[in-house]
Amino acid sequence: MSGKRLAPFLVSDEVAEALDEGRPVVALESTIISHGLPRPRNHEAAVEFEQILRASGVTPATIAVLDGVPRIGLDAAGVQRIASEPMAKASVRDLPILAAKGASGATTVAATAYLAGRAGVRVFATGGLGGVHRGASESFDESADLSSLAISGVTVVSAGVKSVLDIPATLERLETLSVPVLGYRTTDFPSFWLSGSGYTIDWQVDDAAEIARVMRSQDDLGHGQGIVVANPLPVDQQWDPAEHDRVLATAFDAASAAGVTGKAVTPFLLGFIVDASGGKSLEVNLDIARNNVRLAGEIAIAWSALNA
Ligand code: PSU
Ligand code: MN
Repeated sequence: MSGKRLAPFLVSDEVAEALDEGRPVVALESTIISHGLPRPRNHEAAVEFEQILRASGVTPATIAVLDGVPRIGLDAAGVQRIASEPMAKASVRDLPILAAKGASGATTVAATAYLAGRAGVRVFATGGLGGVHRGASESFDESADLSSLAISGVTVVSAGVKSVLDIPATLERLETLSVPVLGYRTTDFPSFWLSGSGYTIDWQVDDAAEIARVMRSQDDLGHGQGIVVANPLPVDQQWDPAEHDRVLATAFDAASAAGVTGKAVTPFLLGFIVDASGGKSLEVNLDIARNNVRLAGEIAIAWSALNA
């Protein structure tokens, strides 16, 4: 694959040109493809997310580590690899190890935001953020997504965090880390499959141009934090709340029965929930990701216009 080498990263020619010309670019993560969605839907989804962006004139930058090298922007063969090759789930701390070993890894929100920020990609779409796990006061299990967002300078569009996590604790940590949280047309923080959570956030924004202005002000202040945009699915597209509650309760029981811990917890719960919901949670999951990719595209366009 050719591209501009910003040692130790490789930015694809397509992404480097778009950045040089000030055109809109949106980063996409690869853990959702490699570990968050079942095959072969994961490959279709990766291709579709890129197509949604291209159709609106936005350059996609799917990010992953291939053979030790972090890639900002993948070609079709790279997208195929993250969807089909078994590879490590890579957070920020795994990057130097993958580099030294020449190994491949699918980047989490934490690693994707970090790499996007280093490459100058300012907007990033994902499904759900990692956060503080339930029981974290005992387990200390808090996703590095939060601490990475605190230093990345990247705006991440997500549908909040899954209700498998501790939502109020996650919001508290984002406050401590001084990461702005913007509700897109809502002040009810979304809980991924459901459009709300009952936890209220302070600030609502109503259009992409306003989000771009927040990014500009954040830059002017020189603080360097990322920004979380919480983008709920429309209520008529959310998962049935009663079914959601029933399936989630069984997922926690299954995880503790299986003795799953550490970074295996999120993929285990997600896989279990897809199976236990007969695939319904997967369809909602894909709608969420598409919805976030579309909004991220609008924000990238607004950001590029603001800086033209
Ligand atoms: N939440 C989801 N879907 C996902 C993930 C989180 O709803 O696929 C993935 C993301 O890549 C996120 C990672 O960055 O899991 C967080 O994992 P951990 O909790 O181990 O940090
Ligand atoms: Mn963890």
